[in-house]
Amino acid sequence: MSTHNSQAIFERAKALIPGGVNSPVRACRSVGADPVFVAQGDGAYIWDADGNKYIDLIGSWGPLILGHAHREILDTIKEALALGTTFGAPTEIEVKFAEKLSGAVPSMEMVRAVSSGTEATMSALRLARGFTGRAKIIKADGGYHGHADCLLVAAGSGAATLGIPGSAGVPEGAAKDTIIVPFNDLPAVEKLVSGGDIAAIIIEPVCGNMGLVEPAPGYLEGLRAITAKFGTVLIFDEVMTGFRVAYGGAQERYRIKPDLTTIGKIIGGGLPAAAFGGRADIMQKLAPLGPVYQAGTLSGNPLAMAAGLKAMEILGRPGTYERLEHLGARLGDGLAAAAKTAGVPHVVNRVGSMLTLFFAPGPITDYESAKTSDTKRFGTFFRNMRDRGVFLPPSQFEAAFVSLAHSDEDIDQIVAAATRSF
Ligand code: KE4
Repeated sequence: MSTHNSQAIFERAKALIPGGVNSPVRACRSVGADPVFVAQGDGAYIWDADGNKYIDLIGSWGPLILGHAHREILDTIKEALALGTTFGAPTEIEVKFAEKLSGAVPSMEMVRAVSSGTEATMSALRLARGFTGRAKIIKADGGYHGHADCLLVAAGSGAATLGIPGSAGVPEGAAKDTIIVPFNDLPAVEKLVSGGDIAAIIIEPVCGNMGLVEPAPGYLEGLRAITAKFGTVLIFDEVMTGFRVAYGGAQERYRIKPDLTTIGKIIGGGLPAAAFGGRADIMQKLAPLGPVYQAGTLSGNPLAMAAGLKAMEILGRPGTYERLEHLGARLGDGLAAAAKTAGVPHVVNRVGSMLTLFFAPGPITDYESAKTSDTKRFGTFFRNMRDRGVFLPPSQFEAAFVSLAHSDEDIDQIVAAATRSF
């Protein structure tokens, strides 16, 4: 496969854009590869700047559950375009979007649209702190909720410790009120929350950012009970799982009602949009009604609202999640069988159409166990699969995503490439 154009573009990119990319994971540094510069996407496929075709398992890190360049989405955007792109004033499409979202996720009694998952989680945490008058928040080790200062926090020594800055530029003051606990460790949360001084816990109900890790039986129920008892706001970060693991997200799949939900990716229909929402008594603390400030120039912009609304409409059609389960299972089972045949230590964690193949014997139930994976071997596998026309997420600690545009034949081709790559 030729890489001539990609290399030339990469050189130019590096001269102006740090690492040549506008988001670090795209640089493919952890898998020992150069970034792929994409020229076009269509359905389950992308073509790079050199014309190499790949079956895409990133799907823009989750948004493209319908596949690339979905005709109905493009037509919807074209229609909206003709009316203008942004007004800085409210529009009816934002109301239709909020009605649709709240209909799909009933715990979101009220909704505020923003332009990224980071904005959604940053705002939801400020709101929870404003509502409770408390400062401390809890997050899981290995959980990723975007790059707000109070979330770029590393676990100190041992479990359930006060956070230390997880990135240069994050001051002590921004990290000190964030407490890190291991995912799936309910006693650690109970011990902290029962102190009565925790504003919120923010959790990915199904983790996608340490690789895929499912909640242990009873874990989410336990979080719900203990937070309700001590007035801690339970925030489900469904930026990745919203409309992915079920139409109503993980909270539908596991039947848990959080106080606030953050959601993004899929609800933008491929354009920049995200949202946060939840209990009306909490949401009414937001400006302009209440004392918690939050704002955004392009929040609720008509193009993204139109695309996101159309995506939610399409996903509401019968058979959608059965099809996604079928494709996800075919891929997960196929990869596991291929690894087993090759005698490669592995575990496949999967929920619906999002999954991770860990190069570890498993089980993988939290970040500590995820980190036992052989990331070098994953890098070799990534490069082998790329050379065979399959574009995997370029990190062991990410999830792969199957879309409705993938066919059974695409899945079988991926498994065949994996068989050869192992
Ligand atoms: P954004 O600010 O990137 O739109 O969303 C942040 C975010 C919040 N919550 C969850 C659960 C998320 O997964 C994300 C973003 N996910 C990463 C993929 N692991 C985005 C990819 C990237 O950073 O380029």
